[in-house]
Amino acid sequence: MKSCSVTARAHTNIALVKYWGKKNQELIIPMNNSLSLTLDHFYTDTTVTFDKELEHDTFYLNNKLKDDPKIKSFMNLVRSLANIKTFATIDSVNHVPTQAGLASSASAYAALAKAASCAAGLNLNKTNLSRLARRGSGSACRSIYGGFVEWQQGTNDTDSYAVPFLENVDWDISVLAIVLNSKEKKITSRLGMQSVVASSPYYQAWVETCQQNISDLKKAILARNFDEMGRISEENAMKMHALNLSASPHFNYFEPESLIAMRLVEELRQTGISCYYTLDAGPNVKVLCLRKDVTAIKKKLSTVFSPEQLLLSSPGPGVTLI
Ligand code: 2P0
Repeated sequence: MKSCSVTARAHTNIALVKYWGKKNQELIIPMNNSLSLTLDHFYTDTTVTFDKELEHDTFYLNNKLKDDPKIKSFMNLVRSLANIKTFATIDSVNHVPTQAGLASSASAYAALAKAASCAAGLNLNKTNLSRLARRGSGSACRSIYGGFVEWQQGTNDTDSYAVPFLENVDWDISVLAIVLNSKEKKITSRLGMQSVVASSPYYQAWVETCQQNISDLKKAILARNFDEMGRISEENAMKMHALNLSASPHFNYFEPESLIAMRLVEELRQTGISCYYTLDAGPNVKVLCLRKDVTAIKKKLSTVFSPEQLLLSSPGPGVTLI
């Protein structure tokens, strides 16, 4: 195989019904379906160059050399699928405002799956690309598509992948991320969800109710019922964080400012503005709202947070070659 270089761009996604727990750690098969919205503002560009002269893979993140075993095992997977032995240079740049803490394994592995598979000569359809991205990081399988996307849990490597639910979002939805600094290093998603599956007495209830959340959320999206969509998303996020609080040992991702931000969103709601919050495995609060209300919401949040802490996104596209 001659030296071949491919660049792909993938965007992050925010889960409205979250993935929190695996039934297979190695293959990354989740315990429940999840449903996300791909965002336009935060993305990763990754170039993969296979080169016969190389004796190992070399990975640069934001132009800095990194030793990342997860990237190496992912590249081994791509090589085994393509039946090649050539090593590669992987050059990845996160287009996320510095210090935002929003860099995501979702955009990273979606971009890497696309760039590496194309550079290796594999011509994967989107289903197989989603399956491949999933092996890097679960949430990455959803970033193959734009708009609203469902990850169908499946039972094994072949039937666990994302499908588009509403790719071209004809709806003026915005996501306002409130960027907060975490003082301490929190538990990773991977370990956090593992601990919850093993020890939360409420885990079975999570799995059972997520299926209903997904079907109600899909109805709300199809009806363009923003309040229903927001309510389901906020409740599902709090249910995920309640699992963390109920694990043994218990943990949480909240900072004091996270609770302040949530309170401000609730106060805005009491004044008649439709807005809802969701949080992932970190302290940042993401506010789901309609574009027409962004100015009023920013005004209220600015009483506590600086303009640099408020980052606005809209629905974004799926993975592409650039
Ligand atoms: C999600 N999160 O659905 C959930 C909600 C965080 C909270 O997927 O172990 O980096 O690599 O599959 O995908 C973050 O976990 O975990 C995540 P792995 P991942 O977006």
